[in-house]
Amino acid sequence: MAKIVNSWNDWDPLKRVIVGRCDNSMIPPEEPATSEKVPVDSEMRGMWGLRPAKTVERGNECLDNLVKILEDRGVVVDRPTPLQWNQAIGTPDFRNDSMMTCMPPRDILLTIGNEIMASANSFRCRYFEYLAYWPLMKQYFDEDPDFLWTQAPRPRLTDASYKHNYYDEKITLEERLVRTANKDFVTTEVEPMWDAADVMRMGKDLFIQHGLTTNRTAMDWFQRYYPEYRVHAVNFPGDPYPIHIDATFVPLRPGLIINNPHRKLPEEQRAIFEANDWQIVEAADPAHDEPPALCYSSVWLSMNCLVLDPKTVIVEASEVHQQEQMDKLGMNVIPCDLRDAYPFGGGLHCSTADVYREGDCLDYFP
Ligand code: DAV
Repeated sequence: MAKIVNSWNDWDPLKRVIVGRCDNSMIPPEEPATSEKVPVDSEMRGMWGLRPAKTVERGNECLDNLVKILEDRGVVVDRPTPLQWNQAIGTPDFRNDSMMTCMPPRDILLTIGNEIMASANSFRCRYFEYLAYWPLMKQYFDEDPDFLWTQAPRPRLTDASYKHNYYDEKITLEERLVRTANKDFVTTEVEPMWDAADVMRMGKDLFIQHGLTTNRTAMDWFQRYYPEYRVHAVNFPGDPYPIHIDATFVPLRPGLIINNPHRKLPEEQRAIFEANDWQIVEAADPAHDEPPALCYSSVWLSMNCLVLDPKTVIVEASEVHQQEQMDKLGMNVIPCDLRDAYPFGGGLHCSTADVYREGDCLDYFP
């Protein structure tokens, strides 16, 4: 029996990873959590249905290309089993006209040491997405006697989980920024809700973004579930749509983080990094002015990279400024053509979920 699952951070040498799949992906119908997310001027407002087959094919091509890059470097790659995401779903508490996709895995699976936990997402359309990963979880469970297969408490996602009329068609960008600064988000605090991509793992410390997809009750839950870790709530006031930490605050190796210059970590939250001699560098500008068509995410997927080890990083092939900066920061850069997978939920970090990285749980902030 082998050790299959082990990962404490985003930079130790990567040996095994899950890469998502675009098959059967939907643009989900509006629901209380997602209507808040789609900008008023987005082409995607009010749209739902199967994503065009050509884009699915192309997205999968990008992901297969990433798989090849990883396998060529000796990384073992696992893939989820997509469901028919166009099915309507229901629980005792809600109904939704469809699910979404099994991209990106980073939002659903959180690996901490020998445990992989399925998250407590606030989107109803993502409620059953974990099922795509269950065959892999069973395999790890059979093959690794130490593997902890966990599901976080499932949120009920009744109407009480969301603020109603939070979103107003007339709201300006400035008003949105005021809401972010006031930590006023669409979810309420009736239950813990969180996306795994809001959690940045750094050994003994977990830095968790409080935003549209993760609430304060989740932070409290994390601290009680992992009493031996330090849980830090972080906020990035410059972000009008704070969803996931991995296009905002991205560690490259111990002591070095790139931070989105439009979403700076506030002074008081920088103290712990500065006290431990970590360098927080402003990320390079994205190479694009616009995200690709039918994409929810911002152009800042430019910094959503996959670190293979403290000296090696995969960066999207068209993101030339980010590549150049990585190079100057002493990283060997592997470019990967992935932009056409962005519409399915994200960049290189998003599209993957850690299974095994060498290394132990260290205290980087003693
Ligand atoms: O900048 O739109 C995308 C993060 C996806 N995991 C952004 C955040």
